Amino acid sequence: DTSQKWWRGAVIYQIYPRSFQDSNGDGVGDLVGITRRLPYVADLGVDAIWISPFFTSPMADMGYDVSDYCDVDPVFGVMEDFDSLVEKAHELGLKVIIDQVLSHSSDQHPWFQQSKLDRDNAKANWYVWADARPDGTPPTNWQSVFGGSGWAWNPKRKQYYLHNFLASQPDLNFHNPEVQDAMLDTVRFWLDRGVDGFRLDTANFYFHDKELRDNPPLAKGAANDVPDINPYGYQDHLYDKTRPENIGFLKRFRALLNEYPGTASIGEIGDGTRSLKTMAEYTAGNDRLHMCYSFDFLSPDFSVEHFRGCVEDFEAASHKFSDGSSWPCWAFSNHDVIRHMTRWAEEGDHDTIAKLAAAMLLCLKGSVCFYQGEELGLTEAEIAFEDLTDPYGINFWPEFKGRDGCRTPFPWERALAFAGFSEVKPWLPVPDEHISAASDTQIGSNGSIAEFYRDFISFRKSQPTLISGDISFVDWSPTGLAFTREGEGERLLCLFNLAARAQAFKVPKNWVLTEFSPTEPKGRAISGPVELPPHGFMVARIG
Ligand code: TEU
Repeated sequence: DTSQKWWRGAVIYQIYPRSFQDSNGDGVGDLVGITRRLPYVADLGVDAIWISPFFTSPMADMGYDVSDYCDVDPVFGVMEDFDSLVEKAHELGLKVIIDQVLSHSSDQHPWFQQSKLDRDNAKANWYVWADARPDGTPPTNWQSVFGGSGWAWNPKRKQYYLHNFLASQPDLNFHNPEVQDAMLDTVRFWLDRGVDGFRLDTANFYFHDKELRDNPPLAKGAANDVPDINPYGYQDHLYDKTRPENIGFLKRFRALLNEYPGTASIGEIGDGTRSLKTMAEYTAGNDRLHMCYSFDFLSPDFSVEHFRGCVEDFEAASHKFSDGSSWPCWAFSNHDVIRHMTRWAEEGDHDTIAKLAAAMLLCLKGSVCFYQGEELGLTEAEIAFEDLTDPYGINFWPEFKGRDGCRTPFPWERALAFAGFSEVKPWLPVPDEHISAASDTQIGSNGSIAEFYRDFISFRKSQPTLISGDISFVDWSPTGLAFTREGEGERLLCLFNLAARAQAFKVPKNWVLTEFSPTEPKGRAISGPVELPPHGFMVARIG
C-alpha cells in the first residue's frame, strides 16, 4: 500500500514550538499557536510536521529533558490543545511527527527522583549508576556532549550516574528490560492519540557498554560532530553509544509501530565519521527504523566533495546492510546548528544561494527535513551573552555561541510588533533582518525564497524519479555538483553550481538533454555545454 509509505521521500517541516507562534501572550510559542499557523505550513506543500518536544519539562535543555513523557508542558498548553493540533493537521493532509527523547529523562522525572535515593529501590537500576574508581574519579573517561565528564556524583547513593548531555539529563539504562517496556509504553500512548510518527532523539545513545570500557582517543583533526573546542570530539565513541544491543531495541520499537499502519520513524544519529554507516544499518530491512538522519549536512562544509562523499558513503553502506533500500532523511538546518544561510555564507546573492540549497536538498535521494524559517532564507541571529539561554552555549562561550541563534521567533508579519510572533517581548529577540524577511513579505510575492520552496516542493512531488530514483554522480568540477536520478525508464540530470562564478557543464556526447527547470519549464532541447550562472542549477531530462 503506497499510502502507508508516505514517509519515503516525504518533505518534513520541523517546528520548534517555543518559537513558532505565541497564542497566549507569554512570549513563548505554544500548541494553539502552531495549530493556528498550520494552513501556512500546509500551503508550502510539505507532507508532515515534526514538532520538537512539548512534554512536561523543567526546560534545562528546552524540552529535551522530559519529566513526564505523557503530558504537555503548561508553557505549551494542555493535552486537548495537542488533540486539536493533530485533528487540524490531519484535516489539512499533514502527518504529525513528535520528538521522543527516550535515551535520557530530566533529573526531575519521578523515576530518577526515586532511583537516586538508594541502591535497592524499585527504580534503582533504571538509570546508569556505577561506583567510583578507587581514586574517587568517574568510572570511565566518557565525556558529556555539553562539556565535562559524562558522570555526575550522587552523594546519597555514593555512586556516579551517566549523563551524555547535561547533568540534569540522566541516561536511562536500556540494559534493563523494564526501562525498554516503560519507554515503549510512552510511544504507545502517543500512537493511541493519533500521531503518525516519531523523530527519535539521539537514537544511537540508548545503550552503553556494560563493561564500562574507556573510549580511546580520536586523532586530532579527525572529523567530529561537535564544536572543535569540545573535548567530546576528541574521543572515539566506541563504548558510550552506538552499541550493538541498540538494534534489538529498535526492532522492538518497529514492531510496535507496525501495529499502527502508516506510522514512521526518523532516528537522529550523531556518530562522527560512522554516522552514515550507522544510518544505513539502522534503516536496513523492514524491521528497524524507517529513516535516519545525521549531522553530515549540518556541517560548515559546502563543497562538492563533501556532498558527493556523504551520499556515496551512505549508498555504499546501504548496499552493504540491505539491498540498497536503507533510507536517509537529509537536512541542512535544525534547532541545534547555525542556520545554513550563515554557515555556508559566501560571496554571492543571498536569495540565489537559498534557492540553490533548497533545490539541491529536494533533488537528493531520500526524505527531507526543513527547519522553520529556512523557507524565508533566514540567517543565524546574533545573540548577546546576556540573552543566551542554551547551557551548551554558555559552557563554551565565546568560542561556541550555542544554539539560541537558530531558535529565535518566527517572523510572520513585517508591520507587527515582534513580527507577529507574540504581543509581548519574546523569550529570544527577533532580529531586524528577520523582520524584513517576514513570511507576509514573501508569500504571494513572485521570485521570493518562500515561493521558490513552494514551487520546488510541488515540482519534486510531480517527479517520482526525484524521490526514489537511483542516484549516481557525474564528474564535473570541484565546485560543480552533478548527479543523475534514474528510475522507471527515466533519467534526470541535476546540476548545481556551488561557485560564485558562472561555469559550464560539458554534456556527454551520447546524451540529449531537455531542460525542465521547475519554475519555468522550458522544454527546450540543449545542445553543447550547459552554462550555469553563479549559484545556478538545472534539472534536465536525459534523452
Ligand atoms: O541532539 C543530539 C546532539 O548530539 C546534539 O547535541 C549535537 O551534537 C549538537 O547540538 C551539535 O551542535 C539532540 C537534540 O537535537 C538536542 O537539541 C538536544 O540538546 C540533545 O539531543 C539532548 O537531548
